[in-house]
Amino acid sequence: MHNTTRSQELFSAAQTLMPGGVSSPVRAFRSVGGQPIVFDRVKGAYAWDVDGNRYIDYIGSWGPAICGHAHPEVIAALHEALDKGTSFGAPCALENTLAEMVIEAVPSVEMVRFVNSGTEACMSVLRLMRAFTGREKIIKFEGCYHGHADMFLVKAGSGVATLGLPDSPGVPRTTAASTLTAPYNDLEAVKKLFAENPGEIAGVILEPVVGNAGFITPEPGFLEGIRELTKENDALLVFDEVMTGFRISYGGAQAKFGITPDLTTMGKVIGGGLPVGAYGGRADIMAMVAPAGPMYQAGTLSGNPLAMTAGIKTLQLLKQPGTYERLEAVTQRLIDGILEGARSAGLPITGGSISAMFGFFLCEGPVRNFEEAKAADTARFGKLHRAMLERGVYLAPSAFEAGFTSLAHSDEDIDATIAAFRECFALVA
Ligand code: KE4
Repeated sequence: MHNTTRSQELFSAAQTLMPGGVSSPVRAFRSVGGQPIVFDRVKGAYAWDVDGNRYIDYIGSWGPAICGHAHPEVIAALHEALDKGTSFGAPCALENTLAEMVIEAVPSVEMVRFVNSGTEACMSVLRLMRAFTGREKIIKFEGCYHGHADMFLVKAGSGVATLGLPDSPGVPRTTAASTLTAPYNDLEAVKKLFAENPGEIAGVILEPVVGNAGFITPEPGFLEGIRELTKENDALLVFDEVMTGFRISYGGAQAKFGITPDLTTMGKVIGGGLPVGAYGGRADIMAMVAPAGPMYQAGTLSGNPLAMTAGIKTLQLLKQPGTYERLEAVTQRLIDGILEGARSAGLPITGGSISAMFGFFLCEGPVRNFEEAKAADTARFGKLHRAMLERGVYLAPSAFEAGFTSLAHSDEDIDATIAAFRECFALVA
C-alpha cells in the first residue's frame, strides 16, 4: 500500500475551501472512489505526488502534455518570455506566429481567434454558427463534451457523464431546447433531426474522435455522411478538436480522415500546458467576428505572450519528422498489451487507439455510442484504477475519458504499464 498521507491531508483541507476540493470535477475521483492524488510536480511521462510517489501519467493534464510534461525547450522559451512580461492586453507578434502555424496545419482554418479554454472556444463557435446562418438550433451527440457552456450541457460526456448528472441544473429549458441530440455514429438520427427542423439548424458540432464518453471512433462513412448532410441543409459542420487537435495528427482528425469542416475548435495542445483555446475556419465565416464583423467575443488574457510562447514551442516540437509515427507505435503497443492482459484474465474488454489517444471499456463491445459505453463495468474499472495507482500508473479517474500518451513515454514505461495491467486485471477478475 503506497503512502498517500500528505495527499489525504491536503485534499481534506481542499474540500473545506473549494467545492469537492477541486478546480474541475473529474479530478475528484468520485466515480473511481478513494482519495485523489495531490500532485507536487511533473516531468516527461511522470508525475510525483506530495508524498513522493512517482506515477507514469496517461492523462498528461488532459491532453496538453503531448511532448511530455515540462519539456525543457518549452520551459526555456517560457523563462525567456517571462522577462518581457506575462500579459500585454495588446497585439503581440507571438499571436501572428501561432496563428500562422495553426492556419498552416489545420485544413479548415483560414483565420483563427485565440481564447483561453476549450469551453470558451466552443461557446464562441456556437455563437458564430448562429450569427452566420441566422438559425438557432444545433445538433450535438450524446456523450460528446464541448465544455461547460449552457447549450452544451445536454447529454454531455466527460465529467457530466462521470458524475452521472442528468445534465445540469441552472441550464434554462429554453437554452436546452435549442440543442438537439443524436447517438454518435447514427446518421439516420441526424437525417431525421434535419427533416423535423427544416431550415432551423445552424449546424452540427462533434468530436471527430470521441474522448469524453471513453474512446469511441467514427464508423466508416459517419463523418463523410455528416459532412454531406450539413451541406445539403445549408448548415455548418464544426469539428471540436480541443482534444484531437495536433494529437490525432499534426493537422488534427480532419487531416487524418480527410474531412474538412467549416469551423474547428482547439485547445489543450496549442497552449502547451498554458490556458489557450481557439476557434477558426472559413474566412467568410470568421469575418463575422468582432471587430471585423458584428458577432461579439472578447477576452482579457486572450493571446497572452506566455501561452503563445508555450503553444509555438509545442507545435514546433510536434512538427519534427517522425513524431506521429512514434506516438502511433507507442500507443498501439500499449493498447494491444492492455487488451491482451484483460483477455488472458478472462475479462470482457473492447478498446483501441488512434495516434496518441487510446481507451478501453470493460465490456464485450463494440462500443459505437454513449449508450453502449454505459454497459461498461464502472465498478470494476474503479477497482482497476485504484490498483493501478498503487502500482504507479495514473489513469483517467473515469471510465468515460480517453487516455493520452506522449513523446516522453519510453518503451520501458509501456512495458511497466502493461505488466501492471496484467497484475491488476487478475486482481479484479
Ligand atoms: P476546457 O474548457 O476544459 O479547456 O475544454 C473543454 C473541452 C471541449 N471540447 C473537448 C472535446 C474537450 O475534451 C474539452 C475538455 N476535456 C476535458 C477532458 N475530458 C477536460 C478535463 C476537465 O474537464 O477537467
